[in-house]
Formats: sequence, structure tokens, C-alpha cells
Amino acid sequence: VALIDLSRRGFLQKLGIVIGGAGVAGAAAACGSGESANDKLGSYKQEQDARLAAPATSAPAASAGMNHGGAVMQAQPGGHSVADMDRAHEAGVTYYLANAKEMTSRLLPFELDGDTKVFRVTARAMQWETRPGDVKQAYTYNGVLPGPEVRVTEGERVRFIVTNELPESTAVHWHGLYTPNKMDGVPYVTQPPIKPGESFTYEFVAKPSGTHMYHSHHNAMEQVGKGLLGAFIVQPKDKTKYPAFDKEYTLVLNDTLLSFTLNGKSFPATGILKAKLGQRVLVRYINEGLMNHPMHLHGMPMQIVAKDGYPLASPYLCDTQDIAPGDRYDALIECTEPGAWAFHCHTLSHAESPDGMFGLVTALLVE
Ligand SMILES: [Cu+2]
Repeated sequence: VALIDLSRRGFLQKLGIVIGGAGVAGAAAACGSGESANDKLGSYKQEQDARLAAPATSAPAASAGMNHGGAVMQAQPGGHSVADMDRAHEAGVTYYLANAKEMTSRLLPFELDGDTKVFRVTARAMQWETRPGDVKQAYTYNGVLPGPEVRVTEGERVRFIVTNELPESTAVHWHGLYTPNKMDGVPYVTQPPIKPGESFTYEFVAKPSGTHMYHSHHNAMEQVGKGLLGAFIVQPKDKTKYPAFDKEYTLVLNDTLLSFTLNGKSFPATGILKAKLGQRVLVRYINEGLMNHPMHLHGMPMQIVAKDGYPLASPYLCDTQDIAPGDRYDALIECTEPGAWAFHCHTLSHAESPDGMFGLVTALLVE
């Protein structure tokens, strides 16, 4: 397989975009240097609105005139002219490369009560912007989506005081963790639902190690779909039992009610993964959605080292890892190839359209 032009500029050119100057600074300049983040956001939104409002430049039937040579290609299916479609793709990618911030995990803070780590989690309804101008009615833990990441070490005692400020009952399930039965978080199976205005306290010892999650287990299609979800990472007590890595990212996937989101955001508002040449990056995939998402990284293989937190006896290499609802996969990436590499769900209806890329799309930038 030929790996062509590995630079960021190559990435843009591959996507049909030629800009002045290479790198993030160049992309930012092309986008209008001196603009505030809000201006940029506004101009991206205006372009989107203008395209949606503009009448199709050719009737959809004109797509019958398309040929493989491209010379007579006047319109794309859906009534987009060639120029309109390319402009839409360019706007999204240019916006992304100029604005994407490195993905980070917000950690859930705790207080100590003796040896017990005490966490406070409040569920509430609020509005959440998935990408510029796209604001949805969401449910959040502590006002963010995904909920703040829990990070503890195997064997630590944890307590979660969960307060429900939603207009409906809820409960929290600790997916992947070995809890006492009454702490499992399923209404009418192990506890009464937490009614609006009420609190419930969960307490258990964090085990086993691995990539886990916490989420609603009440009216869950809606509540998790609207955002009641978060990562729960239990670090191994003995780190030598897990492959070494230089840096890590948690990628929480979701779909349906808030559209296709990576850590609560849809492309081009998604964050970016960054590594220095030669670094080993660990990606923790967590699928909180209703659909499978085959995540595909360009340029370098992924080595899958754990499933649902359990280290694999035989890690395997792949470039696409299907992730079913509820699954977690830990993937190690040896960042041997410099450039900005597309990284996206390969169910293409979750990632690309005539209006440009959207949804489950990010990039790995190796510098
Ligand atoms: Cu997908």
C-alpha cells in the first residue's frame, strides 16, 4: 500500500483543499486570522445556512449526466453542484484543522473520607451544542457531555453520591465493574429509581482494572442517548501487566438522539489526537450508542490489546475495529507516520455526506 504525502498539507490536498501555507497556522490564516473563535464559528454557521438555503444549482435529474470522466459532471446526487459540494467539504475540514483542540478528559473530582474516594454526580437537563449552531436538548452529569471521567486505581474504595435534578427518575449503572448486587444500579432489580430531587449513594471497591463506563439504566435509550454517560477507568495496581504507552485518549461514541458524537461533539467540532513521531498512543474506545461503529484509522495500524477492560492473550493488529454498543476496546497505536491522518467511523453514513464530513470523524496528528 502506497502511503502518499504524509503532511497536513497532503491531507488537505487529498480532500481537495489547497490553502496558503502548511500547518495549523496556515489553515488558521486561510480561515481569516484575527477573527475571534466566535466569528469563525459564526462564519462556519453562515456557510452552512447559506448552502442549505440556496436553491440547487441543477436539478437532481442532471446527475444522470454524470460520467466517469468527470468533464460533463454538473451536479451531484441531491442537487449539489460540484463546486458547492467541494466548498462544503472544504469549509468543514478547514474549520476543523484551524479550530480543533486536543482531546482531553475532564476528570471527576473527589474528596477523601478516610480511604474512600467520594465523588458527587448530578444529573440535569440542559442544552448542548454538538457542532457550531447545532444545539440539542441533552441530559448531563455535572453539566458536561460525556460526564466527567472517573479515574481510580484497582482496589480503591469509591462512593458516588448521585443527585437527580432531571424531570424523570434515573439510576446509575457501573458498566464493567464488579459491584455488590445492590450497587448495580438497575431500578426494580437492585434498587428503587432515584426520583427527581432525590439522591442515592453507591459504594464499592473499584475492580477489575480496565476501560469501563457509567451510565443511566432507566429509560436508558433516551437518557443515555441524551448524554447520561461517562468513562470509568480503573488503572491496574500492577502496571507491568498492561502494555506501556506514552499518552492516552478516551473516545466515547454515541449516536441517535444527539446525532453521531465523539466525546459529545460532532465533526467539525470534534477534538484532535496528537502525538510526537515514535510515541505509542493508547485509545480507549467506549460505545455508549445504539449502533455499531467500525472505527478506522488511516496510515497506521491499531493493536487491540484489551476488550471490555480484559487484556487480550493475543493482541491483534487491524485498521478498522468494529465496536458494538456496550463494548470497550483498548487500541495501541505506534505513531510511526507523520502527518494528519483521518480517523473515522467506517459506516459512512455516520461520517460523510454531500454536505461534507460530519459526526464520527476526527484526526490523529503525528508531528
Ligand atoms: Cu458509526
